[in-house]
Order: sequence, then C-alpha cells, then structure tokens
Amino acid sequence: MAQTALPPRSAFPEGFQFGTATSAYQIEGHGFGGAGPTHWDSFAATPGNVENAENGAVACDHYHRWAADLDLIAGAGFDAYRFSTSWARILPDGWGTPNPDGLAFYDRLIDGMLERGIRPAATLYHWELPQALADIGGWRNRETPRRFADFAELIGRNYGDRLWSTAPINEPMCVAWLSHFDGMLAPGMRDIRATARAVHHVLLGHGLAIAALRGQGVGNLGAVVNLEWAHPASENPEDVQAAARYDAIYNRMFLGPLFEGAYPDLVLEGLGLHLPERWEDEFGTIRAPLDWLGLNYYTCKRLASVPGPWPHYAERPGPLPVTDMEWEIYPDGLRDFLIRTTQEYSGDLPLYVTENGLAAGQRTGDPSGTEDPSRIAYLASHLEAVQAALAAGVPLKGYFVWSLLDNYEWALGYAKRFGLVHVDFDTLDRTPKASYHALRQALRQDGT
Ligand code: GCO
Repeated sequence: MAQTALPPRSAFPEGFQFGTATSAYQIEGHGFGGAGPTHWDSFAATPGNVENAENGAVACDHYHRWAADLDLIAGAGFDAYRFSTSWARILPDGWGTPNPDGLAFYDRLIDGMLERGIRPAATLYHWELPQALADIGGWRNRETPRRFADFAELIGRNYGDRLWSTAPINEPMCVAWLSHFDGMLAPGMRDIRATARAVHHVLLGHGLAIAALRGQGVGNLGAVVNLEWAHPASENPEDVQAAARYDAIYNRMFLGPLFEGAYPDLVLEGLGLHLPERWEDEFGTIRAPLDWLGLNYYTCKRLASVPGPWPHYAERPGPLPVTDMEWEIYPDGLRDFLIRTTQEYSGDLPLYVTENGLAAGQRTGDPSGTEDPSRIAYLASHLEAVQAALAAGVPLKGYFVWSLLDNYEWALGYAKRFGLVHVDFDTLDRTPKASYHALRQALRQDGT
C-alpha cells in the first residue's frame, strides 16, 4: 500500500486543534496508586467477558510512564491531549474521602501537559465505574448520577483552573446501551429496563456534572457522543426502517435529549415503558448549555429488519474494506455526520472530532509492529472528510486521533492495536509507528 502523505497543518483553518486521545483505565494501570476496584475488574474476571480475561491492572503503565508519554504527544506536534480521569482512582469508593495519590497523579499529569505546551482536554468518566456504585446498581440507580456530579465538582475544584476543555462522560451510547442492552461492555447486562434507566441516568449525570462544573467556574464544557452511520442492508422498506431505528438508538437517542430535550419516537417505542419516573421533567437538567460537542467516529453499519421484539434489526456485512475490528472504512460518514449534526442539532456550536482511528494488526515481516500504512491511509481519508466538512461550513475546531498508544481495547483485551505508538506489552516499551512520524511531519510547522 503506497505511503499516503497526511495534509499539513497549513491545509486547515488557523487555530484548528490537533490532538490525540486515550482513557484512564485503558492506559494507566489501575492496579497502581490506590485506585479502587471498578466494574471493569469484575467484568474481566468473569469468564467469557474479556479476551484472555485481560484487565486494566497494568495496561500501559502510564501511571509511572506519563512523562515520557507526554513527551511523545509534544514530540508529534499535537496541540491538545484528550485524557480521562478515573473516578475510582480519585474516589476509590465512588464518594467520600479522595485518594491523595489519585489527586496528586492528575496534578502531575496536567501540570506536565502545561509545561509542554499541551492543552489538557479532560473527560471525567470513560467507563471505569467504582465498584461500590456498581454494587448499588450503577447507572440503573439514580444515586449514581448524583454521586457523579459530586465527583465532577471535586474535579472542578482541584483542576478546573488548568483544564482547557472538559466533558463529563465519554460516549453515553457505550456506557448505557452497549453495557446494559447488548451486554458487550461492563456491567455486561442484557435487560431493556436496565437499559432505559441507564440511558436516562447517564444523561442526567451529564447534566448534573455540567452544572457542578459551571458552579466551580469551569468553562469550555462539552459532551462527547459516538456515532455510526446506519445504512439499510437493502432497499427493502423493512430494512430502511431498521436502519432508521438503529440511527435513532445509536445516534439520536443522545443528541435528541442534549439539543432538543426529547427522546426520538423510535426510541420511546421500545424504551418508553421502562424509563424512570418523572423522566419527562428532567430535560431541563440534561439539556445544560454546552460550549462544544465532540463526535467520536469510526465506521458505518448495515442493518436488516429481523423478526422479534424491538428493535428487531441485525447487522449485515458490507462491501467496504475493513479494519482489524472488522469495521468498514467509511470516511464519508464522518463528513456527513459533521454536516448533519450541525444542520439538525448543534447549529453554530463548535464541533470537535474527539476520536477517530483504526485498529491495525501487526503485519507479517514487521516484527517491530511499527509499519502501519493502513493507519496513514485511514487518517488521510478521514482528514479529507474533515476538510470537506470545513468547506461545507461546519464549525469544526479540532480533530483527535484515537489513540496515542496501543492500549486495553475493553472486551477485546490488548490484541486490537489502535496506537500511533506501538506498546510491547511484555516490556511496556513504546515505539512510534510510521503513522506517528507521518503525523509529526504534517503537524510540526517548524518542519523538524
Ligand atoms: C470508544 C472508546 C474507546 C475505544 C475506541 C476503539 O470510542 O469506544 O472511546 O475507549 O477504545 O473507540 O474502540
């Protein structure tokens, strides 16, 4: 595959932010530093849930190697770093007395970013729910969003004056639906009532956290949703409707409440009966004004209608080349989501692509695992989509690559490699891949 050059920084608007993203549990090493247990530890320890029952106890040992990792971010010429804070590291029981080592870790990390001229872009919750809250039902329990707001207030109090941007929750779709309906993520439930309550309480937690952060004077607050373009598997009207249901559930179930203060009708037809009491009264909190919206985008899906209870759709394979995750490579979906979201929901609110990237397996004949032309080609095609959205007038202000490091890919363990930087999980050595060097060349204005 020919080495594709990446568009230079000068091909984007002045001030356009380039960054890279990670998350706490996926890279830090949750066994270090007094972090409390999370529902991912118990999910991984349950046979059959996670590849090789791998967990985040060591991960990339970012807890100890954070300075060298920040050097890699600065060395690539990134403007910002989208990291996440572990709730269970700071509040091992989910509430009560903070872990001093946890507070000190994020102090070091954020100050380390500022010293290197990197803008800290924080996500407060990227899926590692403290076990003590999981034990009382997690996001099914209304207590959890309340405790999350307390956590957000603590973050605002300790770090708010140093954060460039802050989003309460990463991907409510994954936190609520993939975790309680599909069962593929912790806590691994498959229950429509649990799902409805988790969907609503995650959105409520978002709104309460935004209010708590504003109360601490923290600005530049946003939300981060993950979107998948839904194609009907055929022109059969049943399949067209199946794709519309998938689009409503995967994409509009969160954008609707955040921007319209309502769930889509196609969602209510399945979840309406199971939503918590007084749900209609809480959109005022959920719809807290935002300063920006982040879109995480990877792929499209193809849906067919199947018999059975709501939502009665099933995925079908598509014709496009796929990544190591078996996800079709569909950059047009990024362009079209950026345009559609602006037109239908966010208007002139600044948008960021807060995650985009691919899993690429180690190529034969490349023992170093650093030759990743497929990642360079993927980034090139999606940066082209970004440029097309900008040309269409989308108020897009930045783009973050998922991810800096090969890391813990949740239920797939460490086998799926998303990093710009290769991690040897035996030695934990980092080695920048060809894509890191290609991005560095494109981003560093000094040409070094
Ligand atoms: C997500 C999460 C990341 C994943 C990445 C690859 O978008 O699912 O934010 O934690 O690792 O997207 O699946």
